[in-house]
Amino acid sequence: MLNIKVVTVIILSIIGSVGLLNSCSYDEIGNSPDHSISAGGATTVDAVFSNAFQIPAPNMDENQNLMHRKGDVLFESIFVTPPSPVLGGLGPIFVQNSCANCHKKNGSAAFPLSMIDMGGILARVSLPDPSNPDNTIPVPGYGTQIQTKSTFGIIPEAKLSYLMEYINGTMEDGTKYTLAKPNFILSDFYTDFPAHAQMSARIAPPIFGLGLLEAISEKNILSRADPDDINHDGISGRANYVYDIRTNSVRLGRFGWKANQTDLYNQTTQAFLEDMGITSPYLPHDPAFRQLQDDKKVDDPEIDNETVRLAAFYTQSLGVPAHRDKDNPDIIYGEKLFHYIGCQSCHVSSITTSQHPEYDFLSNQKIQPYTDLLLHDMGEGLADHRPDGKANGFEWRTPPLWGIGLTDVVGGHSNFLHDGRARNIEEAILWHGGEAEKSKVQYTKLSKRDREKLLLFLRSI
Ligand code: HEC
Ligand code: HEC
Ligand SMILES: [Ca+2]
Ligand SMILES: [Ca+2]
Ligand SMILES: [Ca+2]
Repeated sequence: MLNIKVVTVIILSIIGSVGLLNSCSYDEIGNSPDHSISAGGATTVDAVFSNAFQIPAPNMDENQNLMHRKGDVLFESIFVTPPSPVLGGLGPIFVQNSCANCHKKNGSAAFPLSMIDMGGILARVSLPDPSNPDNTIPVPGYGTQIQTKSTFGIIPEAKLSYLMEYINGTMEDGTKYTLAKPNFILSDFYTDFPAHAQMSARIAPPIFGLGLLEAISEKNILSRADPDDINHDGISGRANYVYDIRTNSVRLGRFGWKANQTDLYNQTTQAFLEDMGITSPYLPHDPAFRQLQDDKKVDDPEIDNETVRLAAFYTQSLGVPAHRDKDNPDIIYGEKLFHYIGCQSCHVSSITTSQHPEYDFLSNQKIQPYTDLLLHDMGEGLADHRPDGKANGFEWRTPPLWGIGLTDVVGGHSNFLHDGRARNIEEAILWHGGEAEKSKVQYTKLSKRDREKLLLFLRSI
């Protein structure tokens, strides 16, 4: 009996893999995808041009459209050194002088090929806390982020660069590939930098559709968490919990590569401060405060809450580009493969938002973000070995995949992953490890034709 069972299992698994490799009929690997949902619900926009990520959500009222336009101006403006009647407060140390300098056309930043300016990449730093292994502490003299630029007469904290390492691999059908791994280096320190400090390099992600992600209820997000992998599918998924500067409490994190920010207001407050050196009421001390670069000016806060609110609103109110060529049979097949090989376990294809705390146009929308907003162990290859809130050094938040196919149309590049190392969508998949190892291996076992169909699907969303 036992032998017959074993044989049956073997035969079934052979049939399964042969069916997959030969890509027979469309129905063989599951039901047809539900195409009644639009990418961003009522905020969806039809856009395939280089401005595809810059279109306001079409379902806002007049007042919200006005706020959006004011936020747009702030997002694109170049801030200047104080004192200045408008757009002042930059520095004395900063990373870039404008939000749009990193979030190019609201898309992601390209991986910097020249190290003279690292563009949209920044470095977070911290020290392990000897009294609490779950905690980190700011690096004395540096805080939690490295400011690589400075205003006239001031020294920046350090220089960020990288050394590229190349890793070869082969897929099941013999196709060879090479992945590029940047090993980031901090140098030219203005003062002692402890050797045991931990560093995490991160690239600027796209900023559209984020108001919708903010409107997903905590209960909804937590319903997918499975920290102890009770259903034994090899995928855990944990929520991050981080300190919230406004409510002075610990809250669920959902923004940033490690879900290290609670909401878009706080994310914007922190971006103004750590990325541009601009203080606001909730974070009233420049990154240079009590450091050598401190200008000792008593002009803080440099912007008010309303300015932060408008810039945050801009990121809450951009339309999401529609899924294109939905009815193309190859794309439908690629979408089925996406589900079949387990991509959907983390890149969740359909979620309904709840009531947004402030803006109704984001509420109760059925959306296709392709994220669960949870943390996953992605293996050694992607690890930054630096904890962030409750996220450990191996974990990353599943990034949304909506709009991914327009990355090169908008930004002229196809760099992906937390530090922009992947040079195209396929490399991003091949970097997957840890909880996503099984899914990655299944990808490498697909026939070339099936891989192309899966990529065609990803380029259509
Ligand atoms: C130096 C480049 C840089 C500048 C300048 C910058 N950002 Fe960012 N931004 C980033 C990076 C890198 C991340 C990811 C941070 C992380 O993972 O912790 C990010 C994350 C974000 C996110 C969260 C996106 C998500 O999907 O979770 C928002 C929103 C955002 N930035 C808005 C802004 C705004 C508003 C400004 C201007 C006030 C700004 N950024 C300025 C680099 C930058
Ligand atoms: C266990 C959860 C998980 C599974 C399964 C998974 N992913 Fe991911 N995916 C992630 C996480 C987390 C990242 C971010 C990793 C990083 O930046 O270091 C990511 C990143 C990506 C990116 C890059 C997105 C960007 O904006 O940089 C693409 C593309 C992608 N995944 C596609 C896929 C495909 C296709 C599959 C199925 C073969 C898949 N993923 C399976 C969790 C997962
Ligand atoms: Ca300042
Ligand atoms: Ca600093
Ligand atoms: Ca599980």
